[in-house]
This record gives sequence, structure tokens and C-alpha cells, in this order.
Amino acid sequence: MQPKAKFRKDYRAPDFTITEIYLDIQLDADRTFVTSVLNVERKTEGATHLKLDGHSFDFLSLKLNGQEHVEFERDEESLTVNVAEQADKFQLQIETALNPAQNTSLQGLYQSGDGICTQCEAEGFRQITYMLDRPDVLAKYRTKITASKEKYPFLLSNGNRIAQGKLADGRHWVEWEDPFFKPSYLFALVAGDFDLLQDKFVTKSGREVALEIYVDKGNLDRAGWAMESLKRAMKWDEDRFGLEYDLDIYMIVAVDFFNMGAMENKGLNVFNSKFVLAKPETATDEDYINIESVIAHEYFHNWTGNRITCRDWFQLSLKEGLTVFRDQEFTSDLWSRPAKRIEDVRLLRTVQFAEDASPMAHPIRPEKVIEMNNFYTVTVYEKGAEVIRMIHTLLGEEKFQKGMQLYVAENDGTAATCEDFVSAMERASGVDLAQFRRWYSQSGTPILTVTDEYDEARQVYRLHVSQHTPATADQVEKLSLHIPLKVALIDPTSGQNLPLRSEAAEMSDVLNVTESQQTFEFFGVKTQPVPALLCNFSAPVKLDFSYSKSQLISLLKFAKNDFVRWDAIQLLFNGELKENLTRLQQGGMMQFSHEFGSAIEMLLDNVEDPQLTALMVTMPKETDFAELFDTIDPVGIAKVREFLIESIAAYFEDRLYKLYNANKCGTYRVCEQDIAKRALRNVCLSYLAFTDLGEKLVKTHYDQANNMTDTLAALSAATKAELECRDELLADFEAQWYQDGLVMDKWFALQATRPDEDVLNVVQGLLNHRSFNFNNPNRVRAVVGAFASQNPKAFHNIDGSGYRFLVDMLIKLNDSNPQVASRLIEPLIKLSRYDGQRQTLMRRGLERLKGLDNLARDLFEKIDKSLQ
Ligand code: B3K
Ligand code: ZN
Repeated sequence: MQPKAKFRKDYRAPDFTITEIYLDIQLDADRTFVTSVLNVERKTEGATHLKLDGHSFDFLSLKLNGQEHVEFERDEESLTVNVAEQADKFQLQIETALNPAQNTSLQGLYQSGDGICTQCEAEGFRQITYMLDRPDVLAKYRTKITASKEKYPFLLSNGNRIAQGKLADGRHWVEWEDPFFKPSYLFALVAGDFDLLQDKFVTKSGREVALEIYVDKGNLDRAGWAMESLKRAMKWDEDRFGLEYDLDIYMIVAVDFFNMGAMENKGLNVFNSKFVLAKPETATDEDYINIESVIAHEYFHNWTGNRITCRDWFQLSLKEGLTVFRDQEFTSDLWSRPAKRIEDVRLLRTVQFAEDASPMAHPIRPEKVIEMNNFYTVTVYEKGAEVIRMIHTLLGEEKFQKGMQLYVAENDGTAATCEDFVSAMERASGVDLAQFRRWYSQSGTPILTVTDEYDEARQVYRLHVSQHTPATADQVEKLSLHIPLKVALIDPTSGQNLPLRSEAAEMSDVLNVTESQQTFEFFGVKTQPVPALLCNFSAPVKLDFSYSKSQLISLLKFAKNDFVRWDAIQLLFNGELKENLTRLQQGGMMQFSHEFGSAIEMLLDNVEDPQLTALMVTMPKETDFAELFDTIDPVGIAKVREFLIESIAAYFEDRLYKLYNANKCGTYRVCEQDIAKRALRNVCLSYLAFTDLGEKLVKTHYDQANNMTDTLAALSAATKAELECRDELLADFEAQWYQDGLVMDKWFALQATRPDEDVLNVVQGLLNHRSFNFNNPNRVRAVVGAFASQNPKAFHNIDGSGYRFLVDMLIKLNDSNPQVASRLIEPLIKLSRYDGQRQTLMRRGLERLKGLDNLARDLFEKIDKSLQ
């Protein structure tokens, strides 16, 4: 049977709702019994049949209002009960049995290590028992868990612990009640033996909230940062958004087996341990910041997601786009705003723009879905956050916050839509968002083409702006969008910003681009300016303006906005890459332009903010460069990139070495200043590894490191530059950390992205490594994911070996964990971006997968689209 698609336009409110659920769960890893009592209410007069979702468990019994004689039908994914004779309120009791230990999909109820936990979003609850498993059915939950006290001393669920007791057979039980109405996807249960870190937070209205973080035994010394992060997030949401926590307890559990980053279940977040555990010896600076941001993201969902949830899954961006925007603002307020913006834009440009150009292109509010788990995408999340950010840009902070207040006031306790959000923003601010709404329904990356013209005699400067969104796989017709284009005009002589004025008055620096072609005129412009366009990346678009190299250098020198400066150097990097790729393809010699050299020199000679300098001189990744081309040449890009690295290293060895020495830190501290210094020092090291100094410097750096950031920087430098000390360092690291999966993931990913010709052999060997476990998604992503998505040269080897390897892995994952399989297949479905020979090989791989007789819907949806 071919999986069927669902369409946004077909949404219908449910005929029945469930107001209360009582769950009695007799928990055991091999056989768990679930009794569910549902209080049901008919919403549509005359509705005669109640259809509940459910699969992947044994169905034991069904009672209706206590009666066993019930007329019902079951198929592979549902149970339909004839309730024609029932009053408008009735009760169902359902018994099911399931096996968490064998549930390798990590969705529903499953075993992680020695514990048991749940993951219900998007549609996992239905793997536990029959349910109206849709986000617009909001119920109150009471949950009783009974299990062996020895194996599972902690039994957790949502809300407040209301009763507990012991049984004579060695088991114990705990009962939980969640006073808030919630959809089934926010239900959670955790059982296990943990170390517990406790703290408290006093909310702005003076309520005391117990904070609890549960980690594997022995990991207590790695939980402190997550706790501090949680408290910072709670405080920030009160200060910036006026939103306060609502329960008496907030729990976070770290588990090792998890498909994504974390899950915002009401009052009981379940986290991938990767986003909880940190201490200086095991976590990098980047890990620390990521942990803080994911802890904050899940916490922020308590309002934007849980109190106000989504009416249907097509509205996912309502909670995800908004919550990503909120976590981005949180990180920006606490750390460096420009650095955060740069990281976010880089992700958007490489991964999201690539998604727009792929068979999976979709608007931030998708129209058609086969497997919902396939739509937790960079488009829904990150582009969704960009759309919120554009609203913020158009309204300003004050009106945006008024809009938030209205949105919360109108929708608290309900399942809402994206339209509800935009409408609240519009009414609270008085800003017309009619055309802006198209961002929700239109997919693809708009291209803004800009030309300029200076009328010296009249001192008028004009920007001619046209917009065009190329057709995407899902949608051919495109309309003009409302695009906020933030600009500055820079006098290249004085370096000053020129005032922006129309004929009559001062102008806003945000231009409203709404038509397919528009001209903006600036008056009183005394000298021909260099335009800084799309400042701060004010819209998720591609900008096409033919900057000369000297104009880019002016931007780099003078722009007030750090993002603009970073963007200018990116354009210079891109220019070097493109020019040399052409030379290479035409059999010429590669060379390094004078302008580019002087730009790098200027950056290295004027370090004001070491973190920004680090970001600006970092060589873009192969995947960053790939997005410059319609047809990607993975081997050529890798060659030119290596040439550029070696050239920078050779030309600037002295400067790099000086900065390397000037940015040494003492005792490890996670603070902005030290993170910045380490970032710059380690970028310098990455280049110096390619010089004669490399061997000794990298080895010493490794030996003297007192934290994982530096250790990994040395290991990475040795690997990328293929230094002689590489094998020794890799072996040393492995011997020290082989028992720690999270740390080993860094090592695995480095191995999988080695530049060596025979890296695939190495990767295949890693599958048998003592620290590898095919059922752990973190390990699989570190080995298979890193190889396929971060080592394009090897993955796209013209002999097809990379594709064959990925397909072999996907065939196994299709059986064990389709969600992970569906993430890993991404590089393979982008076949149209490669030459004919590679396309043929990639297509062959996809066809092999398509032929599987048990192909999961997750993979089916993507493969079907790519082969069309
Ligand atoms: N809401 C979850 C993601 C659930 C993914 C389901 N496949 C985490 C988050 O975005 O916060
Ligand atoms: Zn989220």
C-alpha cells in the first residue's frame, strides 16, 4: 500500500474530543501494559463513529462505559468504535501491551540505556495506545506508573507528583497529574536510575519552582551548566517577553538514545544527552553555547508551543519558527549578537537554501505531507524564524511585544494557526501584513537583483531593485513578496554613513520591497556611495549586486554593521573560489588575488573583536561554497579550497603565528572574552598546521590543552593537514575517551571527514569500533552523517562508492530507525545539483531503496519526490 499524503486545505475540526485521560502503566522493558481511560465528548451532532489512531502494540481489550460488548473495527493504524447509541459524553477503556526494549524507532515508548522514556511528537503517542492523536485535541492527563523499584527508582511524568506507594512484590508506583490541558504529543514518561541535580527558581511573581535535572549515574559533574542555562532562560523570558513559568516543578532528563535534540514535553523535557552534559574536559565552547540555546529553546516552548499549541501539524512553524526566533534573541542578548547572526545566516544559506533547491522544497507552512517527521526542517525552523524576524524588523521591538501580548491573550490554552499569530501582530501594531503573509505559503529563495545609479549633478542616488523567486519542486507560480531590505550608504572616502533622505524627509533604513521592480531614490547624496545591502540579513533572500573587489574592501573597512563586514569578506572568499575553479577547469594555474590578500592582511592586522576576526578569516566549508553553483563540482571545490588554505597559511604565517601566541588563555572559563580568544587562536592553528611550523605547534597544542575546545582544535588541525602526528593523536584521544560515546562522536566525525583518498575504508572500519553502536542515532550521525554531508569530495566519489555505502546504511536504518534514515538520505536526494554521471549513480541508489518491500513512509516520501 502506498503511503497517502495529507493536505493542509483538508483540515477539519474533530467530531469528538477527549477531555480527560487516565493512564495506568505497568512498566517493564520487555512487556509494558497500558490501560487508558478516555473521557470523550461528541463535538459534531450526529457523529456516529469515533476513529482513534494507534499501531505497533498488542491490542488487548476495549470497554465502552464499562461494557465489554462494543461494536468496533480495527485496521493497521486505527480503531473505529461505533458510538451511535451513546450520549454526548462517554468513556472508553483500552488495554494495550508493548515492548519498549525492541522499539528501535525511538518514537513512542522505548528503552534508552537502562532507562525507559517516551517521544511522542509528532505522532508517537499512538504507538502507546489508541488516541485521537492530533494536536487540536487537548486533554487533562493523570498518569500512574508502576515498575520495579530496583531497576527504576525514578518514575516521572508531566505535572505534579500527587501520590506514590510501594507494592509487596518489590515494585513501586507514582501518580502524576498535569493541571494544564495538552495535546498527546506533549505527554511524557521517564523511568530509570539517575543522578539528580536540584535547584530552584523564584519567578517574578514570587512563586518557587523546583528545578530538577536527571542524568546517568556518574554524570552529575556535567549537569551544572545546563542548570545555570535553564535559570538564565527563565529569567530572560520574564524580562524580555514578560512570560513566567506556570508549574511548581520543571524537570529535564538526559538520555543517550534520542532522534533529535530535545523535546519540550510539559514540565518534563527529555533531552539528547549531547545537549545537557558539559564539563571543560568533554565539551567544546560550541557545545556550551549549544546546550544553553537548546535548554532555552525547550523552555521557551512552554509558552510558544505548550500553552499555545498548533491546530494541526501544517502549522508547525507557529511554534518552531517563533521559538527559534526567541532562542536566537536569547543567545544574542547574552553573548555576541553579530556572531550569533553570522552563525544563523550561514546555516540558512547552506542548508535551507539547498532545501529550497531540492525535491523537498516546501513553504514554512507546508501544504502537503506524507510523514510529518520529515517536516521538522530548516525551512520550518530556521526560515520560519527569519519570517518572524522580518515581522520584528517591520514592527520594531515595542510593537512586536505588543503583538506577542495580544497573541498570548487571545490564544492561551488553545491550538492556534499561523494566521492567528500574524493577525495578532497586525492588529496590535497597525502595520499592514497582507502581502507579507505570502511568506507562509510560498516556497523558494527569492533573488533580489539590485543595480545602482548616481546622478552627480542632482546628488541623487538610485537603487533599482527587482525580485524574482525561481520555481521550486513543489510550486511553479511565484508572487512578489514583501521584503524588508535594510540598507546603508557609505562614503568610501570618509568611511561615514550618508544620511538617508527622500526628497522631503528622512528615510527609514528599511526599504519595503513589494513589487517585482522598484526604484528607491535618495536625495542629497554628496558623493557616489558604496551601498551596504541586506544589512543584518534583513530577509532570507539571495542578493545579486555586482560589487567590485574594492567596494567590498570599503564595506569591510567601514560598515558599521558587523554582519555586513562579515558578508563582504564572504563575497571576497567566494570570488577567489569561483575564479580559481574556472582556472582549474580550464587547466590554468590557481592564484590568489591581490585584493583578497590585502583584505585578509587588514583583518589580521586590526583585531578589535577576536571572535569576529575568527569568524571572518575562517575558510568557508565545502558546503558553503557548493551553494554558489547550480551544478556542484565537489572535487574542484575541495581542491581550490585547499589551495586557498595553503596560500593564506603561506602568505600570512608570521601574522597568524603572532595572533596565535597573543591569544592564549589561562584556566578554562566559559566567558565571552576567552571563547573569542580561543576561537581566533584555533583558527590560526588551523592555517598554521599547513606550514612548516605545523607539526610541532599542533602536537604541543594537543599536549598542553586543558579543555576539549583546544584538544579538538589540535586533533582537527592534524587531521585536515594530514600531519605526521595525526595517527598518534587520534590514538591517544581514543584510548582516553573510548568509553564516552558523546566525546567519541567528535572523534568519529573527524575520522569520517578525513581528506584521505581511502577515507571510506576508514569509515567502514568505524562501524566495528568498540565505541560504535548502530542503534544510537548520535553515533550513526557522527559516522555516516558526517561522511555523507560533511565530506562531499569522498561522498561524491565518481566511482559511486560513497553513494553505495550510504544506501547500504539506509537499508539497515529503514528497518531499525526510519526517522534517522530520512535525515541521512538528504545529500542523496539533491541529485539534480550534480553532473550527469553522478546523477545516474545517485539515481541508481535511490531506485535500489525504492525497491525495498518494507520501505518506511519517511524514506518513501523523499525518494518518490526525488525520482519524479
Ligand atoms: N519539538 C521537538 C521536535 C520534535 C521532532 C519530532 N520528530 C523539539 C523542538 O523543536 O524543540
Ligand atoms: Zn522547538
